[in-house]
Amino acid sequence: MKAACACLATALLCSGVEAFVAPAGSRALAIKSSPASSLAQAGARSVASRQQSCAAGSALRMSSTSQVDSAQPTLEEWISFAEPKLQKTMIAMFAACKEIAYKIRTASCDKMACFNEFGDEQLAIDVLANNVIFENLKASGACATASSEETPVEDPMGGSGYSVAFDPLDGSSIIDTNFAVGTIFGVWPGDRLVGITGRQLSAAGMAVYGPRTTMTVAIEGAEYAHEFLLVDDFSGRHGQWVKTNTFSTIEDGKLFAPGNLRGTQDNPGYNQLFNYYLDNKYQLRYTGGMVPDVNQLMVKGKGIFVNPASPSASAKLRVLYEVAPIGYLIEKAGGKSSDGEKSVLDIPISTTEVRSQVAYGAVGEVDRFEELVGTKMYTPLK
Ligand code: FDP
Repeated sequence: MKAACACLATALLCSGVEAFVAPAGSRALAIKSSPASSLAQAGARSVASRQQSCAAGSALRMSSTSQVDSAQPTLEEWISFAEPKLQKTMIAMFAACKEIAYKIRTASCDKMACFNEFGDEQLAIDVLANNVIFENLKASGACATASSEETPVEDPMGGSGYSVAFDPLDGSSIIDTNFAVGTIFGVWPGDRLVGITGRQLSAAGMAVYGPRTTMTVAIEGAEYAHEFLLVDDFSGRHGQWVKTNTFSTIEDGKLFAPGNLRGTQDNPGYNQLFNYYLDNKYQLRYTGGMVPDVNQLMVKGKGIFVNPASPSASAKLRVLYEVAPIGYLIEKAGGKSSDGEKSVLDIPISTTEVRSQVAYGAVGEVDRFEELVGTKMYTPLK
């Protein structure tokens, strides 16, 4: 019985590995820019070597070496083409997210919140995440201004080059339940975070703290969005962010994540859209955390996430900290974003408080959102 299970598991793992790696490899092969073309070769090598190891029936062997392909670059290596201060700013965020990942894993939670040690203090995990990011940005020397969703003002960081807006721990209402949560950030050139739009972003990133910790980034000068895994094993790559995926397309597909579902009661367009999903047997995949709920669109390469406004539930998501950075990632990954009539990257960020309704996903799916929900119950900022 045990042997049969092992064989089945091996077969599943092999087909799973192939299914996981092959799309990444085939997507990577489409990459044109120079840092990415070496990734394409790495992706192709990765497919070949994994197929070989599966054929030899060795995929289930426990190994002291990482499951992650040693040919794949680390996040720091991968962004080495970027402008030096942009690199420094991004590296500060990667270091912060690594620390936050560890703090989350070792936090203790009650019904309301999670706490962890920070210095001599017990701090709520979202406060701690906030502090960790500010400290790393200050130390980078490349960050002029930063602003956190927790403290929505522009804070000088003592450096020069770029400014960062971030949501340190998105999904605070589900962290106690041990659902996946995340950090979202956008990096703009210069020293201002108001009077800008998402169109001017130099880079954006989203860390997902789930069973695995991943970081999805997009950056000017490189096509597509790219996923890195925080290696957490006993290999020499422990603690490194290693490239695992290239996201280049989000297709129409029957997967939906419906935020602010209560809005279906007083937004007839949303009600119609929701019923369209039910009538057409879409698969519901919604956790209540925007980071995993949106990240799945890139990983699966299909579907839609919506969070429409309604008369009794006005737009909740802040453009500076969440909507624009995620819009940048989704559009780089081959998807579309919308506030009901235009890309979220074109929403003017006149204050740190600007909020918007939103849809992210496949072009056809977001077109349907614009057609049925549109701006009937919501006035977008021009
Ligand atoms: P949270 O308040 O738990 O931090 O960004 C805010 C957010 O989570 C999103 O992650 C999530 O998609 C949304 O709010 C969920 O809002 P509702 O609980 O109001 O549906």
